[in-house]
Amino acid sequence: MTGLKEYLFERMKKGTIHLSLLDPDPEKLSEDKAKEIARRMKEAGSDAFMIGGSTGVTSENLGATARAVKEASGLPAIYFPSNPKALTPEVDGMFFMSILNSTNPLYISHGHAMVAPYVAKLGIEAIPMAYIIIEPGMTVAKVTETECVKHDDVNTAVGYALAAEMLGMQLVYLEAGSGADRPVSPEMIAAVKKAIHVPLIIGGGIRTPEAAEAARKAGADAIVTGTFVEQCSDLNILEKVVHAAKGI
Ligand code: 1GP
Repeated sequence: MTGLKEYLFERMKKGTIHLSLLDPDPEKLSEDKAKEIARRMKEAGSDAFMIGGSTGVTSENLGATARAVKEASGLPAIYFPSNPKALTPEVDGMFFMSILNSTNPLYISHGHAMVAPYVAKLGIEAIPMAYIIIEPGMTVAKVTETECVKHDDVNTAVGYALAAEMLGMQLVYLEAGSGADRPVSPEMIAAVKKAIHVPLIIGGGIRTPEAAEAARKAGADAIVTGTFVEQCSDLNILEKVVHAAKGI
């Protein structure tokens, strides 16, 4: 296949894409379940899989999930890392992401220095990405000791996103946290989208066609759903959310 960045950027040029997030921790998701979800999400129109979680990720379960998802769907598997300890060449690439509003240097740059030599050695494609956590932030905000941007503090979100672009990052991800009761607001998405030139990814708490459509219309280039993809097995409903995210 072409490079991961090329694959994603080419698709985003044509319209908003949908990314399915899977947690590789076998206590939360078995390999068979991952395959089943991968087949279903491919059918629903999802564009790629992100694999990651805030806890319980190892190189082994990451590799096994990436292999399972790719085998079952033929779609790319992207490593969505949470710490520098897990890594696998089974993925098609990774979001090399810095949590700009974390207060712990491990998540801003120190973990990156630890893992970068291995990423280079294994030849894993790394796409530089800014990860900005917005309230409520959920588990990922707690684990990474992040000072969340307030839900309606559009200016601070724009500041972080612009800084990301000035630092040379090629993607900006606004994250409300997995299972969030309210996703990033359309107002914030629109303001950030207007300020930056790199693609904008939105995730956290999106589980209805209405929420997906609102994020797309506000300017999201990619919409991530995790909890919903793991919990819903009704292809019709999955399709409705994916189609609303993609505007098809
Ligand atoms: C979390 O943005 C993702 O990293 C997905 O969140 O599980 O709420 O879809 P959900």
